[in-house]
Amino acid sequence: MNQARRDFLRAASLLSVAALSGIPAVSDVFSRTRAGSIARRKKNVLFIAVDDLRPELGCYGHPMVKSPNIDALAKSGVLFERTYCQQAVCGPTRASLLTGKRPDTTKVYDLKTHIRDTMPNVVTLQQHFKNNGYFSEGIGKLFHSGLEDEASYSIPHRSPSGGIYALEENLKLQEQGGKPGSETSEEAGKMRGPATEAADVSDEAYQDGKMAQMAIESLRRLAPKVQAKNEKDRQPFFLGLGFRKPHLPFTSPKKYWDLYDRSKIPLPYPDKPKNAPDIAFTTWNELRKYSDIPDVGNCDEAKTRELIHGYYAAVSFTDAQVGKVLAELDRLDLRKDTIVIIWGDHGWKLGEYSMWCKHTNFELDTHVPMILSDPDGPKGVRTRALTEFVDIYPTLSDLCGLPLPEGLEGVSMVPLMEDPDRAWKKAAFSQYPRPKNMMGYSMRTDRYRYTEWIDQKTNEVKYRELYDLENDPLGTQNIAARGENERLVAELHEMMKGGWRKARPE
Ligand SMILES: [Ca+2]
Repeated sequence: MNQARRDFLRAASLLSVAALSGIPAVSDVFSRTRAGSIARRKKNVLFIAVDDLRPELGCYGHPMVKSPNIDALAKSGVLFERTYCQQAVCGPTRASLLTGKRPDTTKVYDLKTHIRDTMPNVVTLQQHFKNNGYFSEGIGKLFHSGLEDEASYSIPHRSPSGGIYALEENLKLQEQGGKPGSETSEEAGKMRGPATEAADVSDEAYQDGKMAQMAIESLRRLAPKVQAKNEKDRQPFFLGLGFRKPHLPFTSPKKYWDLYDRSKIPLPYPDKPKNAPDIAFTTWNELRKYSDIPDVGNCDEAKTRELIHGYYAAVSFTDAQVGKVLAELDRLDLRKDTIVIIWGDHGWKLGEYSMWCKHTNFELDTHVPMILSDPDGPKGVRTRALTEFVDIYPTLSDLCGLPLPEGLEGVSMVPLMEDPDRAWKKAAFSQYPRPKNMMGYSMRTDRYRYTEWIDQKTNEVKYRELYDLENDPLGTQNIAARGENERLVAELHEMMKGGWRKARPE
């Protein structure tokens, strides 16, 4: 049975409920979502970024992670099973997503470059909505911290201060900026408290709890404008909200840790992918900066489990904050006019390959969660089509009936939302730079992940990686050099040369 048929049967089974509850009759929902006509109108946009969130949530089929609020959102919209970020680290992925352009166009490859340094006149996603009559507001981490863009918002961007740790001893460590035993000032300046914390405190003791409260207050302030009786007084909003967890350190209230039994957490696949070049890997220094993590070598089994436990707890914590904001959206009766999109800015290695953090081209780092709920769109639909973060800008613009600015490098996913099984992109593209002018270009096709490491001075392909993710979902073996794959590698090389333009849906 194909997906469309399944969706139809699911919709049909709701018929009796609809008749009793007064929600739109299923026949209406069906015709609206299947006939290729999601209504384009100036809907509000609640745009939720989650820092370092892997596509591991209940709604993505994870057996342990508890994410009831995001799961409920997925039931009210479209879950994209195979979305890819364009560069697996905060600053560049956000710069790309929020301008609708790829890193080779934004030239933002690091955590220091501001989009206005490289593209002074670019119109960001939020700015595009602002320019089209929206009230644009930003709370928390949307662009990378310290690289926010005031031109994107109608009022100054805000972020709650403090709240990284709650326990006194950890706050002290953080203030000292010192990993015990660090000697040079350079080292000391980079060091922090521990990688995890479970404190018996309220949600608001941490940043994301404060952030949810800020967002709730904003919604209360924005609602009267949206619901004004006179049309001339009405103004839709674009509210960007950037949660910080589950980014390191994995700190969250104890009650979220209590949702998990640490002893039942399976240990991750420990081996590095066979025959992968060294350039593909990192030494995960981001995690090593924390006071309880070894400077060299892997974490032991106990620390590995603790870190995974802390990550899951942080996901559940952020999920709960998302739930509070969505509950307020409902309470204010705004949901019927509001698009909600939630995305995690890149993947994360949670001990797989005996590695941690992001900063690579592996599937684990480039594969991201994305859920989009449109009040006029399909509900509880999933698609396996390959999609990219650069597609968000044109999609939200399309759903709200805004013109598409020139120079966007993604495509509107609205046709896909209307027909989740249709043919779509042939590939999704990511990249990651390495020292000495090396750039790793990576491409996800329906079946494979193919990566070329290119010396940008000579344009020479120095290393290749090929993973058959159909037969080897964890990408444990690089099979690029195998004789029998010669033709396949040549084909993928050609496809990569064609790039994103040639991979677009027809
Ligand atoms: Ca991030």
